[in-house]
Amino acid sequence: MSIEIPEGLTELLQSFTVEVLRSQPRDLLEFALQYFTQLKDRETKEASRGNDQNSAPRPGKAVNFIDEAMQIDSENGEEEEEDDDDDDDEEFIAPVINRFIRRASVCAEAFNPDDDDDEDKEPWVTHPKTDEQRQRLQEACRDILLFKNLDQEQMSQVLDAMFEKFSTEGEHIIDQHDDGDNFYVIESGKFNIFVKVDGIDKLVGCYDNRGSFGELALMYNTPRAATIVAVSPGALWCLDRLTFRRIIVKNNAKKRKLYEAFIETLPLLTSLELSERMKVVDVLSTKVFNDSQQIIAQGDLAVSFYIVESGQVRITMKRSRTKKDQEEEEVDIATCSRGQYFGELALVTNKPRAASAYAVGTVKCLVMDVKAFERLLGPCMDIMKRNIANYEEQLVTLFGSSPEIEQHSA
Ligand code: 1OR
Ligand code: 1OR
Repeated sequence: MSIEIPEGLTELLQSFTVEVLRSQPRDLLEFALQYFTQLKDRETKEASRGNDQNSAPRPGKAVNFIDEAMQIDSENGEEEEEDDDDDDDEEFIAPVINRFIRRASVCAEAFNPDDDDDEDKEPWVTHPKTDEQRQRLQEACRDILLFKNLDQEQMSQVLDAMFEKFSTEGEHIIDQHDDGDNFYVIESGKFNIFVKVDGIDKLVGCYDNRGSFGELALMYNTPRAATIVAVSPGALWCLDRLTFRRIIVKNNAKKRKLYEAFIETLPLLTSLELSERMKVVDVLSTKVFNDSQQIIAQGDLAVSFYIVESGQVRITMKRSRTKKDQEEEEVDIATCSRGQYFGELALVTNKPRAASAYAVGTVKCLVMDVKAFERLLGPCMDIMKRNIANYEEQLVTLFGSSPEIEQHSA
């Protein structure tokens, strides 16, 4: 005998369950009564407006008590300019919090955020925060490159949607091959990265109290590419898949259009396939530096790689004035202009910055974080290493041999 599940039942119960979990009501029955009454009211209203031929509640369209109670108006939750959503004056904001509803695996689905119309109709996710939480969140997100190109409104939508998660030692935050639910920003804690090789987890890297992970599955609708395990107790900020796709992925589509032509001209990236070059664009952010502003400081720990989009960058190195002299002077050693890159040496050698970099006039750079650099630019390593070998030759010409750079190219 087969039991027929009425259409819409699963979505209805899921939305209700999510709302119960969010609101934690003391009186479940009373809550249910209010919830379904409001749902019915809305359906009646919709039917009377005649914009819904089929009166069954639409999946995900439910009642959000928290947001209503907090008077979070629907402006916060409206779609981007291009969306012609007919529900703009909707009183109720439907809560669909994707971390509760795991998606079926959609492997290597074509990248086309414009197809995400269904997602656009969902309401915006909001997790209320205390001032203290918001401050910590802002601090944790300050250097996240994926957030760098967002405008103020997009950034506050992201911050509103993020929620806190404390991890325990040994906890698997992400398991390779799972579906993607959240993007994670690290506030504190160490996290190991494992990738399966012949079925065995191989440690390929680690996050140490900074950075973010979990963007790939959400960007490309692919299963998780790595396993992330908390090495120590830690604190994470999570961004749900829906908000991530609406804001970050859409933003990336614009970025691709903007940078496609420029990226194609970069000699460094010629060893990459077109799709790989587009993935590079996805993780790049732009940063503008004013005249004389320091971009890199010699001796610092390296976290980013730079490509000059416009303007000139002066590379300098410190050296003692005389053999005995303790005082150091800064000597110009190179200039980078449009299409050239810098800041790769420390990332390749895992050493502190070998030189400093300063903006000459206003400079616009494309910036990539170290993890994306390691993940995406492997095929470009030959070109970079050849260049690094050149640094050594020039170093000898300029200064005579220097132990400083010799250890960098080891
Ligand atoms: P995700 O959504 O696929 C796992 O979930 C996350 O681990 C992934 O997004 C990245 O954010 C993060 N290869 C793939 N994913 C990585 C890697 C990585 N490192 C971090 N993640 N590699 C290591 C590069 C240092 C390449 C290994 C071959
Ligand atoms: P980084 O990560 O060490 C400073 O940060 C960057 O300056 C470095 O990567 C290179 O990208 C860039 N020696 C060392 N670094 C250089 C040099 C260089 N030129 C550019 N960078 N040269 C030899 C030193 C006299 C090149 C001289 C032309």
